[in-house]
Amino acid sequence: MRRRSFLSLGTAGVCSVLAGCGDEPEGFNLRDVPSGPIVLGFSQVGSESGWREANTASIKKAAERNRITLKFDNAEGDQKKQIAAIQSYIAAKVNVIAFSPVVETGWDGVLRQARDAGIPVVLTDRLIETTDDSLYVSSIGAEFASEGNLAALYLENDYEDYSGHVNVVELLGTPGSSPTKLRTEGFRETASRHGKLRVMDSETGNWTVAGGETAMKKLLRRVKDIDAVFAQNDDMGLGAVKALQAAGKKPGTDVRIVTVDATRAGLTALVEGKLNYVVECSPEIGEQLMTVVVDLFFGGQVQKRVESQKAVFDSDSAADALPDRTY
Ligand code: GYE
Repeated sequence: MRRRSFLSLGTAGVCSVLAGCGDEPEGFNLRDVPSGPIVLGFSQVGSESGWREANTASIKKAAERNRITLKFDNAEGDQKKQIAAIQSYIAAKVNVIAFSPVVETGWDGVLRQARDAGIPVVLTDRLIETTDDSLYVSSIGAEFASEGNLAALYLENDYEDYSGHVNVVELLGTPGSSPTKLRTEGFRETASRHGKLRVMDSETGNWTVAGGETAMKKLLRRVKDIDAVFAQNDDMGLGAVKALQAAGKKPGTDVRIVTVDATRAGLTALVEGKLNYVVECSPEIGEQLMTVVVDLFFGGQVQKRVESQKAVFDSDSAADALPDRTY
C-alpha cells in the first residue's frame, strides 16, 4: 500500500486529480481535493461477531497507517443509527463516507443526500439494493453467494460414497442482510444441482454464538436425523457445537458442520474436529478501503467492485494457517 504524506503529495495530488477529472467515478464531481488529511466517516454494522471485531480493527488500523482521519460509529445492528451517522458525516462535511449496510434496502434517500453534498460513498463488506448504483462509487467485499456454493460443495464431497440423502439444517445470519440472502442462495443452488444435500429447515442465529446455540436447539427439536449443519458464520457454528454436545452428539462426527468466516476461533474448532470445513471471508478489508479512498482524491482508478480474498479450510490447512493468523 502506498504510504502518503499529504503535505508533499498535495500539489502532485491536485495535478493528478485535475488530470484525472475526466475519469471521476460515475455520477460524482469531487469538489474539494483535501489539502490536509482525508476525513473518512465510517458507519459499522455493530459488534455482533468475531468477524465484525476483526473488520473494525482492520479499518481503524488501516486509517491510522494511511494517515486518514477516521470518524467511526458503531450502529449496533440498527439501520436508523447508521442513517443518522451518515447524515452526521454529511453535516460535518467529511471528504468521503464508507459503511457496511446492516440490511440491503432503505439507503437511497441518505445516499442521495451524500451525493447532493458532493461526498462520495464506498460500501464495505455488505451490499445494498438500489435503483441507482451511481449512489456509491465502489463496493469492497466478498462474493457471498460463492461462499454458499463452496460450503455446499465441500459438504457434498464429504458424502460422495454415501448413497442416500444428507439432511441439512441452516443457521442463518440476520434477516435482510446480503450475506444471509446470498449465502442461502449459493448453498441451495449447489445443493439442488445433485440433490444429495437436502435442506430440511432453517433458523436464524443472528450471527452470534448464543443465537446459533438457541437456533440449533430449536432445530434439534423440529428435525429428525440431522446429518449436517450449514452455519452462515463461525460464531453460530460454535453455538451449534455447544447445542449438539448438550444433546449428547459429537459435533463434526455425528453431525458435520460447515461454516463461513475463518476466524481464529473457527479454525481452532476445525483443528479440534468440531467443525468440518470453514470457508474464508476475510474481514481485513481496511487497506483495500483506504486504497479506494486515496485513489478517489489523488487520481487513481477507482474500481466499482473490489473483491476480498476467500479460501476453504479443512483441519490440516487450518493447523498450518493458525500460527500466523491475524484474526
Ligand atoms: O460472516 C459475520 C458478520 O457481513 C460477512 O457479518 C459479514 C458477516 C460475517 O457478523 O460473522
